[in-house]
Amino acid sequence: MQASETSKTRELSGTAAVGGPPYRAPREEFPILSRPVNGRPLVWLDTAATAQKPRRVLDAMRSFSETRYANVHRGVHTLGYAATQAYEEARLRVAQFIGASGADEVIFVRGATEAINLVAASFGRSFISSGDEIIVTELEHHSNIVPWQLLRESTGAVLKVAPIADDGTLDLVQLEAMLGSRTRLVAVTHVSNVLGTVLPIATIARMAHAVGAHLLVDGCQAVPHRFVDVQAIGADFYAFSAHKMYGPTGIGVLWGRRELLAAMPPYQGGGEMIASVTFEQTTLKHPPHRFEAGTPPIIEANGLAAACDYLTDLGLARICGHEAALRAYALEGLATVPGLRVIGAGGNHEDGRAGIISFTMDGVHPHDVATVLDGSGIAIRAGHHCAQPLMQRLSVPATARVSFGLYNTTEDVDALVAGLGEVGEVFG
Ligand code: C6P
Repeated sequence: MQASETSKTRELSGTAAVGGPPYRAPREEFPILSRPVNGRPLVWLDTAATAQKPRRVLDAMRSFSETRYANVHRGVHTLGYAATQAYEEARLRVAQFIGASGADEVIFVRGATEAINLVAASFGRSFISSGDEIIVTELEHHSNIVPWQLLRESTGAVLKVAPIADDGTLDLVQLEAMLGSRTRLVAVTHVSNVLGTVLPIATIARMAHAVGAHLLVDGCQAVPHRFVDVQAIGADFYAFSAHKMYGPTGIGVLWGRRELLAAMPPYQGGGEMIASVTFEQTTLKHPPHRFEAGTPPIIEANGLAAACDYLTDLGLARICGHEAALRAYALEGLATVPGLRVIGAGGNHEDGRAGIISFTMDGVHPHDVATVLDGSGIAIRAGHHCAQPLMQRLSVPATARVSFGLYNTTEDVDALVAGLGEVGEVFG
């Protein structure tokens, strides 16, 4: 740590190595970051839970609402056309952002949770039967566990769990050994929301495809922090939420390969997903509209597209480099806090992790750590992070977790380390 250097814009070692001009964390573009919390400047270290919104996203939603708002794919009036055009343009911008082969592969859903439930309900009930196997990992968020348990109950499918090593990395040898002729789906997170572990998706895709299985990737913690090309990594389904990528709540994306989506039945029925309806029979629309029953999140789609553009303009390689450097800087600082133990990471196990660090402090419950830090305006998350099986695997009831976003600075890390020093003093 270089405590004497306090500039918010100080360049971290390593961030320039990814090319382009030195990265400057754009705090001033995020209105909420200028508000004090408990009399101190807000230090937002809870981006893995949800990211704060830049003015560009807020403005896009406001401008659309003020000038082009109407329901989509319905009205023949001017605003109906304008809103529909904006909504479908947003879909195209998202498709380009993730490297989809077309906008028709992008389904707007409520968030990653709904995206995974959609695949379980639609693909799962059609293509997975009794005795077929679904493989998840010990790293998964509940959103990538419970939908498969529900599918298991309704179909008699078998749910297998690929183990991780103590350092939080996936055991690829054991995963490969679990794959077989009954494996229908491998469903893995891209980046762990607890440890920041980045899974080798392209390798997992090759393994899954070698036995004829499909691969679903939960990309919630990846898309805002590193460049993702869904086709290049070999995924078959890719799920993520807008609110974690500096966009609004209430919208997320399920990307699926065109031929898979075309073969899948609808997830929900209602308006807009049909070509025609009589009491005798209904003719369905093609994807993506087949999977978007009811009025979709129209304003939010415009916000999500603005978030994609924002991330593209800043450069995901630079964002990734900045957050990796912040992680390294934070690990140095955390190592100076007495009684603090980083969970499942650090030391020789860094291997390109994302900007998420979990830790415990001797004799202090993680909720107390978070509460004391909040008194200094520092927001972190404490608890099981919706990953209870992972907590059991790591033999901890809960952790304190810091997660970085593109707006964080070394000064934020310095505030965190100082705050943790106060936690130590409060709890003796
Ligand atoms: N993780 C966290 O603090 P939704 O709620 O649908 O937007 O995202 C669910 C989800 C799925 N997968 C991963 C890897 C996630 O991290 C999350 C959300 C937040 O870690 C809230 S629990």
